[in-house]
Amino acid sequence: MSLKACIYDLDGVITDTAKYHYQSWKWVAEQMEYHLTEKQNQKLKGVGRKESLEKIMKWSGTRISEADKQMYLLKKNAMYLESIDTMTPSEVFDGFKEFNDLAKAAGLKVAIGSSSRNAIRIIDKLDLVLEFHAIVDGGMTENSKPEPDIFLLAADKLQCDPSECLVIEDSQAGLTAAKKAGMKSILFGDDKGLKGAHLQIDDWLKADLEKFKTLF
Ligand code: B16
Ligand code: MG
Repeated sequence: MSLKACIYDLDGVITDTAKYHYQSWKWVAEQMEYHLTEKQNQKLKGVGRKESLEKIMKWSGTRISEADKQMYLLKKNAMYLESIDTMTPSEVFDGFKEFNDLAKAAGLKVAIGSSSRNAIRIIDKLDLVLEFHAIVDGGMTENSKPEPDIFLLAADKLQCDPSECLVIEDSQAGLTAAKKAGMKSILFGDDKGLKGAHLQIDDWLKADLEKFKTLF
């Protein structure tokens, strides 16, 4: 077996959108008279929009109608999009483009596998749309991470077997999804508390394709 494809998570792996999510989820929590901490926001990484709202409601002990849930989801996203629309290609993490170019030059397929329904808009803002063989976002599958659907669809689009794919993720939901998909994974970032990754890299400047190949 050999490495045939890299499937990148988007938020937290290619760019930092967590700060924008946090601003808008904090506003939602304030409407519930609850203070959402940064530590709690970490737990929303990789988790879909609706599921994130449900977690905040659970933490704050809030019960609201289905109509109010929809209203908060719409308002949260509208606030988030205002931030996203200010993004520029300078917000791509250092070293990502170089690694991705190297992977493609080595004959690997590359895809995005993101829980975000805004993934394509963000990728467009970062001027990366043409850099991938496939893009799978949270609107394309029935189940979001930690279920494996997003990564399995990405492998399918790349015409690769899951066992030949390497997922690069920053969240527990994403690492769990990769494991359920039967894929190897790399944890991106310095979080020491996450489980299930085969390797960890702090940033793209430390990514070593030859080392990644030895996992297969
Ligand atoms: P949206 P990823 C995830 O993206 C984010 O990490 C998570 O914080 C967010 O709630 C989720 O997307 C849904 O995002 O509201 O834009 O649909 O990390 O899987 O790329
Ligand atoms: Mg992420």
